[in-house]
Amino acid sequence: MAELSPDRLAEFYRTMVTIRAFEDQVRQFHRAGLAPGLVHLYSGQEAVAVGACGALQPADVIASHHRGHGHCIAKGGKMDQLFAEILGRASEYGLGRGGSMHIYDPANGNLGTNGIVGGGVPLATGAALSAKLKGESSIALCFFGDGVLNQGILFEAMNMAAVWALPVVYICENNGYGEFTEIDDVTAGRPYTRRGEAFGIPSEKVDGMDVLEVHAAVSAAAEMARSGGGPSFLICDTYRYTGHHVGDAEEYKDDAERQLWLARDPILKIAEMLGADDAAAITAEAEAEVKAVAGRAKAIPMPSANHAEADVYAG
Ligand SMILES: Cc1ncc(C[n+]2csc(CCOP(=O)(O)OP(=O)(O)O)c2C)c(N)n1
Repeated sequence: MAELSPDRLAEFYRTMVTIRAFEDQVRQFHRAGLAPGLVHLYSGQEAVAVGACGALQPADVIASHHRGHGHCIAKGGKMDQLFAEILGRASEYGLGRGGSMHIYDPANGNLGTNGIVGGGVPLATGAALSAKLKGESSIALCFFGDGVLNQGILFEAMNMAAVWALPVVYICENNGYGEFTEIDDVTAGRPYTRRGEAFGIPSEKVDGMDVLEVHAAVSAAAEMARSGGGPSFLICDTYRYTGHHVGDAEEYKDDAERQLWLARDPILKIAEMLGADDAAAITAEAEAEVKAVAGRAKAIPMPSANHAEADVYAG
C-alpha cells in the first residue's frame, strides 16, 4: 500500500473528524426540533468517504445515498450550505426543500444524496457513460449501502458498465444492517463480491474502517477506470455508530458487537499514526470550525414564498 505524505494524512484526519463533528451537530439540531424529517448519520463510516474521495480529481463526480453528509463534505461541499439544507433553510443546494436526502451540488461534482435505496447507482453509471461518450477523462464513484446488494438496478447498471467499460467505481458500504435488519439474514450469495464478478467486474473486499486501505483500493480502481479499463466493485466493511436514523434506539444491536467496532474506530486508527498531540490540535480546530459554521447556517433565512415555484417546470 502506498504511503501518504504527513500533510495528506493530516488532511484525511481533519476531514474525518470534521464529518464526525458535523454529524454530532446535526444530531443536536434534530433533537432540538430544528431539522425537519429524517436524518441518517454517517458516524463510523468516515474512512470510506474520505479514502475514496481522496482518490478523485476535481472533474470527477460522486453519487451518494441517504446517509450522505460525509460524502458531501469529503467531496468538498460547503458545510454552511449543507447545514442550511438540513435545517430547511434557503441553501444553495435545494432552497431547503429537500433536506438531508436531497443535497444536490453539481457544480462540485456531487450528483446528490438520495432517498431512494439504489437511486444513485443509475446516476453514477449515467455520468460515467456521459464522460465516455464525450471523451472526457473524468470518472464516477457510486456509493451505496448493503441494502442495494439486493436491488435490481445494481445488476442492470453493472451489466451496462461492464459491457461498455464505463469509468465507474461501485462502492458498497457494508455497515451490516439495512434499517433494523442484519444484512446476512436477507442476502444470499456470499461473498458479496460475487455480485460484481458475475459481470466480469474486478471485485474486492476492503476494510472500510481503514482510510488508507480504502484510499489504496479506490485509487487503483479509479486509475483503471480513467485509463479505459472499465468498472470495479468494492465492498467496504464498516459500521454505523448510530441508529438507522436519529431517534432509532438500536435495540436490535448487540452491545458486544458495538464495542468491537468502537475499538476499530477509523478516526482512532489514523490519530495513532499522526501522534496524540497533532491529532488533538486538528480535532480542536475542526470542532471549532464546525461550531462556527453551524452558527452561520442558522442565520441563513428560511425559504420565502417567492421560492415556491423556483426550479419547477411545467410541460
Ligand atoms: C427503493 C427503496 N426501498 C426501501 C426504502 C426504505 N429504506 C430506507 S433506508 C433503507 C435501508 C437501507 O440500507 P442500506 O442500503 O444498507 O444503507 P444503510 O442505511 O445501512 O446505510 C430502506 C430499506 C427506500 N428508501 N427506497
